[in-house]
Amino acid sequence: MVNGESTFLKLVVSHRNAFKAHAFRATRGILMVIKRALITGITGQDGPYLAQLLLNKGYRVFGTYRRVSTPNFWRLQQLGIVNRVTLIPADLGDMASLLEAVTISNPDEIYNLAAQSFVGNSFDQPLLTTDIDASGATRFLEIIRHLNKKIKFYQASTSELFGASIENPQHEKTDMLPNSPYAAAKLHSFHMVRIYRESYGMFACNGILFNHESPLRGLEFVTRKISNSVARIKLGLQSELRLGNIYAYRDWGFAPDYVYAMWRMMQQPKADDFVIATGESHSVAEFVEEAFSHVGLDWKKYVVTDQRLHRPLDVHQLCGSPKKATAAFGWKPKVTFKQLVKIMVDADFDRWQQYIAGKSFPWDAPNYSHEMDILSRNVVRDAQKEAAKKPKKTVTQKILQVLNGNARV
Ligand code: NAP
Ligand code: F7E
Repeated sequence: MVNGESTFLKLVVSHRNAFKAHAFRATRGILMVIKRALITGITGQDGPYLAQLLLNKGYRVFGTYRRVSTPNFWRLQQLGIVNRVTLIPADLGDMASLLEAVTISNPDEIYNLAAQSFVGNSFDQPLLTTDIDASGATRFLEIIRHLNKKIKFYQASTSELFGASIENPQHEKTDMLPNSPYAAAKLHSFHMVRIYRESYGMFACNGILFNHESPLRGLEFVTRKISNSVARIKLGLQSELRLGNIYAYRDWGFAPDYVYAMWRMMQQPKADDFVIATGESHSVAEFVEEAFSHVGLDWKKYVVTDQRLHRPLDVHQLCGSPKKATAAFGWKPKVTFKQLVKIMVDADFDRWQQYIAGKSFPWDAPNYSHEMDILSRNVVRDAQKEAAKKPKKTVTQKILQVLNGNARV
């Protein structure tokens, strides 16, 4: 932790008095405490589903969002809950805003879902990813330790922790061998959660969730990229789908099933870490084939593989065993692989059809730039290829090469 942050924490104690008493509600004549939850990353895929679940259970829900120039509330709007949650601006890199969020919300439970969650981008922005995905959790753990150790803490851990592990299926005791800056950062927070649990007796748990998808998934992720493209191709709006490593295998489940597991974990008598997965693994190619065949198209006519979409290091196969969660709280996935693909393709097809019909509604896809134009890595690679094509070096280039020690005079 940097100096400013530890000094800042000393001020935490003075915030304790700002905590307000809990509200009550009456259910069947019995007065019950209204539980309060703080969800970080409420604008992402999981945040709105979790918020919806907690609202239905009678919670008062607070959510943090990044105060940027263009607000990103479309998912909360799609679920019709944007006005039912209290939104607090906060950034995981900014201790002051996190303390403020905890003070304002006075939560019983914190669900730390905020993250730089795109594995591919973590190779381009490793330091940012480390600050947000590793130190972000520790900032919360420190706030809880100083402010109120009764606050329960959920950390969004990930199957990416298993990375290069060869054990199959992976479970809570499988070796963790991260294969990306994202996974390395999440491994740090995974251990910090365990360390704070064991050192200070805090209720802090890791949900080791395998990939989970939905119509609210970000367009950067492969499943949503596929469902969105298949819908557009079927409607004549797009002619090809460009993908990277289609032979990677993932254990894909349905996001609403997974946020339910998060909540169940937080209701256990003792904090612990749990794998949440379906136990089935499919390749990206299988997802593609299933998605195209759902709309009656042959994927081979449309899919192009492109080296520029390959990661410097990928995770080849993930398949999880949720046995521990099933035994502890009866969790099982409800939606199958085939159903998941259908749900996602149908949702995107329906959205584009409505869009063509002139209807307007909150949704991300029409504002999304062409992916190949926005990947910084690709721009650099393209420039390098262009430079390599030039047959003769200019005098300046030759001088530079000599100065850099790459050529003899
Ligand atoms: P997501 O859609 O990418 O959402 C990430 C959220 O984090 C967004 O609300 C984003 O805000 C916010 N965020 C990013 N940087 C932030 C920062 N510096 N400060 C505050 N907020 C920040 O992710 P998701 O799919 O919902 O996943 C939720 C969590 O579970 C993540 O931690 C992810 O790493 C983890 N996880 C996901 C999966 C999966 O398959 N979905 C599996 C295992 C673990 P903006 O809207 O402003 O960008
Ligand atoms: O990639 C391959 C890619 O980006 C899946 C995050 O939620 O789940 C997610 O991480 C696979 C990889 O998800 C493209 O190389 C091929 O092997 O959809 P993804 P992810 O990396 O598994 C874990 C559990 C998390 O914790 C993360 O936060 O698909 N792939 N072609 C591609 N991937 C993308 N994105 N785009 C392609 O064109």
